[in-house]
Amino acid sequence: MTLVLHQHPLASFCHKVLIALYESGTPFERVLVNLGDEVSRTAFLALSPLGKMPALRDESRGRTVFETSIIIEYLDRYHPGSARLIPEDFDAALDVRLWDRFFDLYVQEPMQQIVSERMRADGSEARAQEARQALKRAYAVIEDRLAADDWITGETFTMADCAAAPGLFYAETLVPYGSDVPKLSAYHQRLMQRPSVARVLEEALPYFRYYPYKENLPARFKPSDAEA
Ligand SMILES: N[C@@H](CCC(=O)N[C@@H](CS)C(=O)NCC(=O)O)C(=O)O
Repeated sequence: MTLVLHQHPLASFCHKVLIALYESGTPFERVLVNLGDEVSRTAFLALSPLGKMPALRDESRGRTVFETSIIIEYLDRYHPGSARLIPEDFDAALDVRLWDRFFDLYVQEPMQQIVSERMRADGSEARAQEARQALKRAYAVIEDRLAADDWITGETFTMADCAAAPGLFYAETLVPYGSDVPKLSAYHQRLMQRPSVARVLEEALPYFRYYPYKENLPARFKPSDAEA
């Protein structure tokens, strides 16, 4: 197989690329990266020196690609499937890239910060609280942006929605939506029902017991007492 995605099924940034791959239908293989396992970690660091997941290896072009947005741009250009995730039109593409950045920087980052404060021995409640405030500000901006039934940049599902789905899935377990963001709440539901997103979450099911805020997951994904 020419394309190999090195990933972990629980990792939100890996979800972003998996959603893109399922949207396009592009065939690929996957390698599970376990950073806690010496052999797996060493092999992954040889491929991705910063140790950030996911990484895509394209044997047919002899390239290894990092950074989720760049991976999706790369796939869209060199391995496009049935669905294109970045529009041809420059202004429309710019909008998609802007919202992709927004979800990575202002939703995924504070979300990861809150989770990491819980995991670290020296975790800080003050830092977690700041990140919660940042998420609330991001929610308000998304609410302002959304039109009634659309995806984040309009009628077409794009790379920006690939970024939105995992960020919002985990963020909502940390800072639940209030009644002030009804359009965001409805957008979240549309994302979760999208087959590519539902598939990624289904595949993560056996791993949700390792999520530090597993008690806040939607009932469908919450591990049973026996699994937890
Ligand atoms: N900006 C990067 C972020 C990737 C990232 O943070 N990945 C997380 C998993 S969701 C990771 O590899 N964490 C392991 C670590 O930081 O040691 C991207 O878009 O690819």
